[in-house]
Amino acid sequence: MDKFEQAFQNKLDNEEKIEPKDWMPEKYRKTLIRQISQHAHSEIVGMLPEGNWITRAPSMRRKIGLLAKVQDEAGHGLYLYSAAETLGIDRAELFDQLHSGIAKYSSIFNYPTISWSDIGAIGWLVDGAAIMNQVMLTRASYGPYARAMVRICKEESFHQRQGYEMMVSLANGTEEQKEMAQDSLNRWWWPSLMMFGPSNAESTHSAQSMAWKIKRKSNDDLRQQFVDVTVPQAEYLGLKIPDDKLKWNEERGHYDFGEINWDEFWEVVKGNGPCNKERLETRVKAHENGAWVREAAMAYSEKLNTAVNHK
Ligand code: BYC
Repeated sequence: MDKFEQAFQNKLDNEEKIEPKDWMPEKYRKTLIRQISQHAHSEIVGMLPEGNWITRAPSMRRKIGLLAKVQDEAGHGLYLYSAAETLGIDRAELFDQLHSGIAKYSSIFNYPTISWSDIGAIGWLVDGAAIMNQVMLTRASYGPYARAMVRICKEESFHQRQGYEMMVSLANGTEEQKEMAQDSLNRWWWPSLMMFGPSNAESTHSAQSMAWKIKRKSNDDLRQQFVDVTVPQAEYLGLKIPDDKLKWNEERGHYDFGEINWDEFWEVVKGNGPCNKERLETRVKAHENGAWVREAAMAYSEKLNTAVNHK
């Protein structure tokens, strides 16, 4: 180990953060760019399924809540792209990777939002799963990523609460509203469990990422933690989780649950989910429609620079 590697390892061992100008192994940098950019893309694409419902929210109060949530996701994307840029990659390159279909983003956003109660289920389950995963990332070894996560987690907690509160209203509403809530749970449960990624045995990056203290918990441990906290919440709602194998295991002190359909997961990851094509097309179109804003901002900043240089 040379002195640079030793200094890097000492920092990890002492729980000190690695900062942008510190020496770091090239593979550590690449892993972080991969994970942080996938995470940023997920936040941005994640706006689409919910954005669909802003104009159809059933009341002003619900509309304000949903608007605020979707705007928060845009903010999360921006903090994360900024964190990725500190590792020496340009934001335009990250956008190119997303828009050309090379980059991954979370599988969950390739499922359709077909009813208003899906918005409640997303807040409750999808944001609930996101927080479970992201709380450990506030302790990630890379400083800019860990710090971005602190604020993101605070906002995600509010998102989870707003989603659950919607589910409480629906579950205590009319028969039809209860059915809507149950139907959303049926469709979002398994995809939410898939958000945590492949099982530990199939996860290619986990061992190294945990050694580098980027990830602090394994995919399966986080998935189990999510199931354990969510089952009582479903019981409180009077809704049934769509898994016949779900059962409290006294010995393990955890819920046992059924097998995830991994074929479906990998198909969605490969681009063959119900909405992959639509999401990418919408994203590319939004980017193209925003070209004039970027051009105007650049022209303004150039004009400002010229003015400053002439002073
Ligand atoms: N979808 O070795 P593994 C949110 C890929 S929430 C698609 O275990 P890793 C939000 C993985 O990238 C969602 N692909 O990987 C909530 C890898 O492929 P590559 C975003 C997935 O990185 C509400 C391969 O499978 N959260 O933002 O150690 C509203 C092997 O996996 C998925 C984050 O991104 C998946 N579900 O662990 C709006 C959190 N799972 O790269 C927005 C940060 C795995 O080799 N990310 N893959 O081609 C992480 O914590 C980790 O990256 C993961 C995966 C736990 C997701």
